[in-house]
Amino acid sequence: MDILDDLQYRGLIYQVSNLEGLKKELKKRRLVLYCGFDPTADSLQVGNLVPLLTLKRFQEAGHQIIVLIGGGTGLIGDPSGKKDERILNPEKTVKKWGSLFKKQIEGLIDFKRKDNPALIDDNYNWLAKIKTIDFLRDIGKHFTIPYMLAKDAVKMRLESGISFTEFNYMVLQAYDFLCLFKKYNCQMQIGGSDQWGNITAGIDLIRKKEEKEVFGLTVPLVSKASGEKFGKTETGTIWLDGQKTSPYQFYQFWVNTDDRDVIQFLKYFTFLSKEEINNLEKSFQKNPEKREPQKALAKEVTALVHGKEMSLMAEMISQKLFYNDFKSFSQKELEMIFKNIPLTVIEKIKNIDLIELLVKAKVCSSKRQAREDIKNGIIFINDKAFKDSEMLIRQGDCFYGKYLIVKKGKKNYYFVLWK
Ligand code: 485
Repeated sequence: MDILDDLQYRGLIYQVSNLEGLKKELKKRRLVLYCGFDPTADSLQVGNLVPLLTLKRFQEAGHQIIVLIGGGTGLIGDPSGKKDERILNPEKTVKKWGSLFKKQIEGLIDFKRKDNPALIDDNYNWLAKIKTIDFLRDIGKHFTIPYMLAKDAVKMRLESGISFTEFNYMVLQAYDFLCLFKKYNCQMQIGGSDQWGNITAGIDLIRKKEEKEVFGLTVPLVSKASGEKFGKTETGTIWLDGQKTSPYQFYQFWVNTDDRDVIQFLKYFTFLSKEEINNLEKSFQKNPEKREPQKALAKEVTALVHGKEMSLMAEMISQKLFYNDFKSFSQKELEMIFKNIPLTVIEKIKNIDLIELLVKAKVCSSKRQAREDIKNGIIFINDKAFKDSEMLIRQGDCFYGKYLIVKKGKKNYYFVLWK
């Protein structure tokens, strides 16, 4: 399938500057395109995957992609979509985060392959060298105040306030596009829909300075049928960094996707073909309780971000938990489960009353409820069912002397770490 048809099928095209022109250009030659990422945290998160994977789709289709780290713009702060002025992060921090981004992106996008490797650059390289007088004369002259005020990112902030620093952000991003156009003949910029104003600022600047037409494309911001924010759970943001969100937690996030969202997410976040996605949709209509699309989604995205081995391990862990097969957990698997998840820590005691444990680990809301749940036989600790509430749980009952998994009913898990 042609790249634009594929993007269209996946619902990945939100806005394009000139669709017909872009189609023609894509027929003529291999396109050079870029997407920028500002280091505003120590890791990328699941929301960044859509534009990143869209870049990857262009690379797979034979185009030249450039990942731009915003080492310079990250020092300024993009007002797009932000209600409040951002705090300025220290230069050292932004630099460190930029290098972490780079490492993470290198795991997802191929910069080394023989044919058509991706390129990576950092706008600090040129933005840090800008001289104020040259900048105001050569670039500033092409931006009128009414033009800048008409941008959504600025309009939204006219009441609440925007600093001169953030007000200038669009000019810097426009200048980036111009620099990349000159340096690599970069003809297209992509980004999330909040980036439209900054992207078109670049297109306009290049038209004025170079008298050339370049293109812009935005992908939609991911939304959920429930109306909740995508990429956050009650335990916080889902990060791509395995130290911050373990591969198991990551897998869980995807496997829990709402039925109403799952087919769309397969289109956004995986490289499965239209045919494969159609088959998953059919299997879902026949046997929704099997959750085949969710499992495929979790497996694919976890493999993309953490590798096949981690993905299989996360899948295995989920299955073992589901089938109460706790005994076969390896130490490595238990370590992964117990990493960065909400858990209860029990310290420096030899044993604990079962009822007390269930309340302490928030498995049951009260001692009375705990007794009832135990009587009903829905409490399992390390795969043992408990019918008797007069029980002591000992440290010796833990796997490897420290891990307790409490299961309530069919699929509520609670984790206790015994130190
Ligand atoms: O030349 C550029 C310099 C910086 C940027 C882009 C081009 C970054 C951009 N201004 C930005 O802030 N992007 C966000 C970020 O870095 O977190 C997000 C966007 C999102 C999507 C994603 O980056 O909010 O829509 O584009 C890749």
